[in-house]
Amino acid sequence: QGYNVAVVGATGAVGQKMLETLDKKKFPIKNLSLLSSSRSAGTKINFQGIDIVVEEAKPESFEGVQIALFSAGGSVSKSLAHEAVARGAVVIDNTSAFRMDENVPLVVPEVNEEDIATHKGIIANPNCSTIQMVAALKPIQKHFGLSRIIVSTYQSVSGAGYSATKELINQSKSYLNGEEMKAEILPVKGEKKHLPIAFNALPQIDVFQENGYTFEEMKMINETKKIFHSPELSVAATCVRLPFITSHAESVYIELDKENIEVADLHKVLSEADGVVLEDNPANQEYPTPLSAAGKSDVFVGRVRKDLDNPKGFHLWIVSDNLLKGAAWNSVQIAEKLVKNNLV
Ligand code: 11C
Repeated sequence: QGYNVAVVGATGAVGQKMLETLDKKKFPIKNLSLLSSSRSAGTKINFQGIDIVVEEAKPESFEGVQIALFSAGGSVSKSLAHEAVARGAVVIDNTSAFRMDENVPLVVPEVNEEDIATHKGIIANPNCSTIQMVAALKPIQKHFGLSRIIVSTYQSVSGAGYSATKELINQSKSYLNGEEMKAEILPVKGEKKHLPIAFNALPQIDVFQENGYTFEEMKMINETKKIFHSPELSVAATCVRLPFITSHAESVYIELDKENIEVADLHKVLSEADGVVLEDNPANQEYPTPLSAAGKSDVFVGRVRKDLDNPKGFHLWIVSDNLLKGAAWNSVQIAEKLVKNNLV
């Protein structure tokens, strides 16, 4: 009983959350292989009371593996995902390597679970900021139709990995001690220029594209259309990094297809939706925040209100833990659906 599972990128921020989530959700595991780049190989990680040595990920590491969760960066996925599939594994890939590949389903189970069955070996896990937005908008789209989305994000540093989190903490200490802040990672590791994130806001997540949008913004735009199977949906995004550690928050403006919809109608469908928690009571100052969502699997929605000019327009505030529903939990949830539907 149980499956042979591999976690690729086991020592990273998402990899660690994948292990925590596999344990917490009691995923049926027969054998667990922990894999990484050569740099982290040799590290020991305790999983359910057993110390497992992390091994360097190589094509032969996937012999006998049935489910491989990849989160070690796009280049590792590009070089090893097909090797894993060739050896019989189903790959759930948490990088951007295959998301827009038309042969690869891009899945948020609450939105398009049925796409899992079309997999040819690889299933892509969307970008964290996309996942929480589409999970919250799905019930609205289903009941009232959706023609336009304009989103501005407020994203935590953990989305850029451990090194960015450490950078925020070190810069905060420097700032409070009156010392100069060292910026070496953000906004983008490897870019020509770095800027302090502590006590700041950076309107750049990932590299700029020729059209003036960043790659993170284009991921939100293209992935949302693919997940909703709706190329005609208008989507615009502005992605901003802020100095907190966990969860992404999003201010989202939407336009519905249907007329005469009220906030109460949106509240009803949101409160009934799987994986979504409505926290919206302005009279009591109730709304989700990055801190209140951290460590939880759900997507939280608050501040639902009607646009003052467009009768089909609404504004919402969507918050979720970027490492859980935005990454590890969504991946493990896909694995659960694979198992439930005998698709491994
Ligand atoms: C961030 N959203 O917050 C990014 C991290 O494509 O899976 C996730 C990158 C990805 O920086």
